[in-house]
Amino acid sequence: MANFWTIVNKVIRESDVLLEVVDARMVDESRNEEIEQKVKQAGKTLIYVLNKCDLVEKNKLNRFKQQLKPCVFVSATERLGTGFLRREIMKHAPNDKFKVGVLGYPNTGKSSIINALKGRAAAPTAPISGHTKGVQIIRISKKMYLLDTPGVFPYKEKDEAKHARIAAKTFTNLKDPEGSAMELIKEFPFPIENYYGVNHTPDPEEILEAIAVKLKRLRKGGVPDLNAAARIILQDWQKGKIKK
Ligand SMILES: Nc1nc2c(ncn2[C@@H]2O[C@H](COP(=O)(O)OP(=O)(O)OP(=O)(O)O)[C@@H](O)[C@H]2O)c(=O)[nH]1
Ligand SMILES: [Mg+2]
Repeated sequence: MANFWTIVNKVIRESDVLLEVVDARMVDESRNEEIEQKVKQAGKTLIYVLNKCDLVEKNKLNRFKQQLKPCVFVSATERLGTGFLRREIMKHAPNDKFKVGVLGYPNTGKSSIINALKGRAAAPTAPISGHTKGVQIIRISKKMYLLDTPGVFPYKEKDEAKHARIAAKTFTNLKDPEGSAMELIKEFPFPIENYYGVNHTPDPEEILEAIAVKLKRLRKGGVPDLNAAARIILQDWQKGKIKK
């Protein structure tokens, strides 16, 4: 596959409007500074699309309305907010036929948003990051064409735990699932404790142990299997089972 950034540069060049798709559960983390800068440099409009809003309480998102302009709240799978998104795109689009580039980290829901806008499955989606390869052009209407792209990782970033949290790296491909799960627990202790029904403690490792016991993931001699529990937690998180 061509280098991510070769694709991104081309999509930015060709598009009239760009969407940056981020995960509403972790807006700041799933924003990609390099994408934002490139779009700005090209002098094009960037619309922030906060996707997976079904996994977040609405009042937790209000501050982003002021901070990120323009921004639209969407749930691609629940088909919420797609009318707003379409109208926001039209506001910034030229009168003629135009192209909208859809950018963001892997697995944020770029292809799902395109399908929600189209009203039926036109862009293949998957719970596994890195599903979309190369650029795909999808016709939404006579005038509007969307460019689906593979997710982008910044060059400089090597933070596996972060990539696990934002589901940019699928749980099966992680080198250190325990470390990533503990980082996740550190950031979202209460939703995770509630989901698995374990008591609160300030130590992520203790929480991971308690979850392993609760899930009956034990090694010989009854020792909690932290690796197995970590993989389950990351999978549940990445699949959107644990709400924030
Ligand atoms: N809960 C929830 N899940 C979503 C939403 N949108 C997408 N997903 C899920 O997120 C996963 C990734 O969706 P895709 O649309 O394939 O993501 P993508 O950004 O195109 O991913 P790549 O092509 O791998 O970069 C799938 O399992 C989707 O079902 C949403 O609004 N809510
Ligand atoms: Mg995709």
